[in-house]
Order: sequence, then C-alpha cells, then structure tokens
Amino acid sequence: MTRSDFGSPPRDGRIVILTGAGISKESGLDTFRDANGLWSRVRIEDVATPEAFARDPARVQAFYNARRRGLREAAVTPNAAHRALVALEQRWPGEILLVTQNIDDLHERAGSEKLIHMHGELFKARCLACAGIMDWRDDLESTTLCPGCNSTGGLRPHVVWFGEMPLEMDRIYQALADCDLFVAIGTSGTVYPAAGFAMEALAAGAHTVELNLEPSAGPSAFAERRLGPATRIVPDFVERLLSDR
Ligand code: BJW
Repeated sequence: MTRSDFGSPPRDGRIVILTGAGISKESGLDTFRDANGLWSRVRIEDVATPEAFARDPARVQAFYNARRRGLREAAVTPNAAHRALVALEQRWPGEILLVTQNIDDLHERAGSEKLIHMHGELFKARCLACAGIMDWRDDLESTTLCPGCNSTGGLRPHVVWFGEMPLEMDRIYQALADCDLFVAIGTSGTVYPAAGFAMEALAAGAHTVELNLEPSAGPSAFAERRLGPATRIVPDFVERLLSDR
C-alpha cells in the first residue's frame, strides 16, 4: 500500500488507533460529555486538576475511589469492540499501536498488548513523595501509606489531569508521523493533545477514519466516518480491514 491510497485501507501498513470513553460505554462505564456523563455530575475543576487535588484531596480521592470500585464490578467486562481490536492486533501483518485516553483496563483485559494509556491507569497509584508508580486496586485515602517510601498523604491516582502532560507523547507522535491509517474510536475530540492526532496523521499522509456514535467536535480531519455503537461498527470495520488484506 502507498501512503497516498486515500479511501482504501492499507494491506500491510502501519496503523494507529485512538480510543476514548465511547468504546467502554457498552461495557457499563460512563463517558464524560454525553448526557448523564461524568462531567454532568461533577465539575472538572473540582476533581480533574492538580489544583483540585491540592485544595481538596479527599474529594478527588472519593471521585476516583468510586470509579475504581465501579471498574472492579463483575458486570464491567470488555465488549465486542475491545475484542475486535485484539483480533486486529493479532492478525494484522503490519505495525499497530493502540493509544487509549481511557484509564480503565478493558483493552488489556480483552488481550491488547501494543497499548499506551496516555491519560494513565485507574488501577495504578503514584507517590508524590518518592515518584513511585504501583498497582493499586483499593481505595486511596489521605492516610494511605506508600509501600515504597512509607510516607502518608502522597499517593494519588496515576491519571493525567488538565494542565498535566499526557504520557508517552514522543512515542505517540512518532507513530502518528509514520502511520498509514489512523482510526479514532468513541472520542468527542474535545481534549488536546489527543484531539489533534487525526490532523497530525492526515498531515503525515495517512488515511483517517472516525468510528463514533456521533461525529466528533470541531473541524474534521477525517477522510472517512462511520457512525453507530462501537460494539457494531468496530467489529465491522476490523472485519473489512482483515478481509481486504
Ligand atoms: C460512543 C458510544 C458508543 C458514546 N459507541 N461511541 C485551549 C485550547 C486547546 C487546548 C487547551 C486549551 N486550554 C487548555 C488546553 C489543554 C487541555 C484541553 O484540551 N482542554 C480542552 C478541554 C480545551 N488539555 C490538557 O490539559 C492535557 N494536557 C496538555 O495539554 O498538556 C500540554 C501538552 C502540550 C503539547 C503536547 C502535549 C501536551 C491533559 C488532558 C487530560 C484529560 N484528562 C481527562 C481525565 C483523565 C482521568 C479520568 O478519566 O478521570 O481525560 S478529562 C477526560 O476527557 C478524560 C478523557 O480521556 C478525555 C477525553 O474524553 P473522551 O474519551 O473523548 O470522552 P467524551 O465523553 O468526551 O466523548 C465520548 C464519545 O464517545 C462521544 O463522541 C460519544 O459520541 C461517543 N460514544 N457512546 C461509540 N456506544
């Protein structure tokens, strides 16, 4: 495939996939900006900034403790869209990188391995005192002891809040510069830098595809768009990619 093959999927090209909260919606996890989404119930500036954590750590911990408990519920499991991306990773002969904005672990539970969590992981904690990052599945409190340095009060969710730098950006931008196909799934395109990835890929010569329930915000950098629930449109798209090989 040549990188100028717009409109037709690559047969062995390099693929970058970006996922957002929409891919986990049908697994029972709320999105942020849809009606009844998380940001309709809490204010971003109260729970998702470093200033909020400095001002009222208990409130921020309570927000993430509730979401961590929700993610541990037995009913919350990977869906057909997560599984389709695993099939693509396993059967696609070219390179694939899955970049998720989601802090849930549904991609890895489904079996994805080539995965970057650019906004962090709900089942990890980070210590502000010793900078250690550790697996964490229980509630965090201001009295929780860091197993690494024995200090209290320094453990915070290992997530990226507004004003903080998302993770592994050099690797992501390199993959975008090199990719032949960029696919965004279930993201509203309102939060940067992820919202700019389609434009980066388009400028680098990639074919760009959006798979979403509704078109994302702002001027579109997508050459192709398929609308519908992720559990239907992602398996369909993956099947087409693999059968066109
Ligand atoms: C379905 C579906 C179904 C539903 N099937 N689909 C002014 C201009 C430009 C930028 C800025 C600005 N002022 C400040 C900034 C920067 C700021 C930013 O972007 N602000 C904007 C709001 C304006 N960004 C930052 O601060 C970031 N850091 C940064 O920029 O550092 C500097 C830097 C510079 C240069 C290079 C690199 C870095 C950090 C952003 C951190 C975001 N953190 C959060 C919380 C993380 C932890 C947590 O989960 O609590 O990340 S906010 C929240 O939004 C979360 C998400 O990952 C992120 C994106 O949300 P997502 O996934 O798109 O969800 P929704 O709800 O918005 O959309 C859901 C979609 O699913 C919809 O489209 C539905 O249609 C669809 N859907 N059901 C398929 N069944």
